[in-house]
Amino acid sequence: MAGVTNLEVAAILREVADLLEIKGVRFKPQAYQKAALAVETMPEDIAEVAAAGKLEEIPGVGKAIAKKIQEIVETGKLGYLESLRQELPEGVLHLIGISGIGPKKAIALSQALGVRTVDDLEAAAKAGRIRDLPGFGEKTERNILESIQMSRQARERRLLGQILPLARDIERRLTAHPSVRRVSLAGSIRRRKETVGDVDILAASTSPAEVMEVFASLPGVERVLARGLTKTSVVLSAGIQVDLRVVEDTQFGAALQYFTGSKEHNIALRRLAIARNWRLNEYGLVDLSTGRQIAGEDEEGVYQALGLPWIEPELRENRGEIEAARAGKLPDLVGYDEIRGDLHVHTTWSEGAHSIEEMAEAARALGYEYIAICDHAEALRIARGLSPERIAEQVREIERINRESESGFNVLAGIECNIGLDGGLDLPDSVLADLDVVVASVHSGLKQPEEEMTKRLITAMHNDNVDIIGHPTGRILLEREPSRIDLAAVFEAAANLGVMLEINAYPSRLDLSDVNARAAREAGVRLSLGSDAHSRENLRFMEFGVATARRGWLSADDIANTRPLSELRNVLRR
Ligand code: DGT
Ligand code: CA
Ligand code: CA
Ligand code: ZN
Repeated sequence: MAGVTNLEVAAILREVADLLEIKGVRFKPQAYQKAALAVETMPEDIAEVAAAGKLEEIPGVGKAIAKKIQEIVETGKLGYLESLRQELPEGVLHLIGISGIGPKKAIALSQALGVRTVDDLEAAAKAGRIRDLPGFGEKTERNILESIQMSRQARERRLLGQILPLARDIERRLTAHPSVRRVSLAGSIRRRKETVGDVDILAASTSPAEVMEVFASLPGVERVLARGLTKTSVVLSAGIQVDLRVVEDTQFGAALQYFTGSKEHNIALRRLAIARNWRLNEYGLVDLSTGRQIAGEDEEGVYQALGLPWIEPELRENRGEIEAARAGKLPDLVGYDEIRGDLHVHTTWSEGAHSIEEMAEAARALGYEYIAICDHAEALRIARGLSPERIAEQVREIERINRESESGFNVLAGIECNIGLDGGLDLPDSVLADLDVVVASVHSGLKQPEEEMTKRLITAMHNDNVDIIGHPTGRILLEREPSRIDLAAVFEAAANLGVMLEINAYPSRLDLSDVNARAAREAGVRLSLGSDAHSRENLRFMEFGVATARRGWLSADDIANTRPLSELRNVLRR
């Protein structure tokens, strides 16, 4: 079957993993999870890899899983999955879709309360029928309600990191059409918002009908919702709507400005036009007294006519950018190509898919000067965390790699240690002191009361060995709310102690968020960007971290890893 995407294959593999886990099968679920992650994040098209007979070359894909992927690519389905599904009590799968409900809880809910759907579950929680089940309690009941709300939201929005590659692919294919003059992404995806509701694309073409035809029959288009000469809307098999608008080349700038949004930015901009007795809309900027078009061919012209420099799309949220533009005080945003190294990378030493050397080689190919290997430490048994002995071994391995490297590329020996409930770390200071970079992050007890969580983070920062607090709020986009933290207090402590806060670039984290990163910088905190890569391909997630930094008004100076290694060493606390 043509057109099965990497995401679809990954989704099927994940479901197999979930079902195997429910059945209590050991090891196999992890194998399927790992394969799913690899397929989801690899740059090659899975159908092409299958056609070339190279599935087994994907890291984490052995003979058995390769056969399954082959079947999915050929038929769009997996017989093995169908049979696993039939073994389950009805409804259990829907429940597992809710974050915080694992297989055991789902089966218990189904058996004790006859809960079959998410609506059933919500009703049971609201009626207080869950708290008395063995192993549940009042807190769990509350968490279940919160998760249901998150998952309802999630159905409506998708991660930027998942959708941007698909949107770029469409953009590329449209650009290739001979009648097309200009193409651009617009809407929230052009603003690089962390989640997107739908994808907006704009094109200028001499032959709108042909472009719409090409668009409606792109691979990956599952359904055409509405079709016209100026606007066509489709739904991709990945489950997201894409709107294509085709406009006259002379109006492209005005349309791009309008459809990029945000709505709030546009309203503020339109006020400037009205004050001059002009009208600004998607067709152009028009002087109402003469009826003459003042601007509209390109975006710069629209902003210029209104007395403003062009404003980067990432800033267009009406959070002060128009005032800053008018005052000539727009920030000099960090560029997507200004990152010199990645400060949060995992390898096969803990839960990663690739070796230190493979990660280093991939980072070098991206143009980096350094990476920090930050595998998990001991407390994270699920992630095969490292003992002090293993860390010493890893440090020796890194020293060897650096010694033998002829490229001038540097691998830094780091760790991602776990911040315990009391703010303590899971490695002795003597071990931490010997490393180049120490990232400390919270991985459990995320629902502590605000006061405790705040104290916990500040206690960790008081350890002189800690350079960076990883994914500071613990949120998972569309899935888990950030922990309750007094961020102002954390920012103040970080600034005073010289501890950096991370913008974790993993697509489902983006933590700190744009708004929080901006507040941190204003409080004098230095930020660090880390992809949290679990494979070579994941290194590319850095882009989403940079996008978040830009949306947070950050310049290169605010971010440690825009510095060459010699300068970076000065901001590390050792
Ligand atoms: P999304 O899709 O929810 O992630 O967010 P956007 O910003 O992409 O919103 P969308 O797709 O509804 O519309 C795309 C852009 O079109 C939006 O950013 C600004 C513009 N736009 C849409 N509706 C309005 C409106 O009623 N007034 C103004 N001024 N602009 C609008
Ligand atoms: Ca949109
Ligand atoms: Ca839209
Ligand atoms: Zn982590």
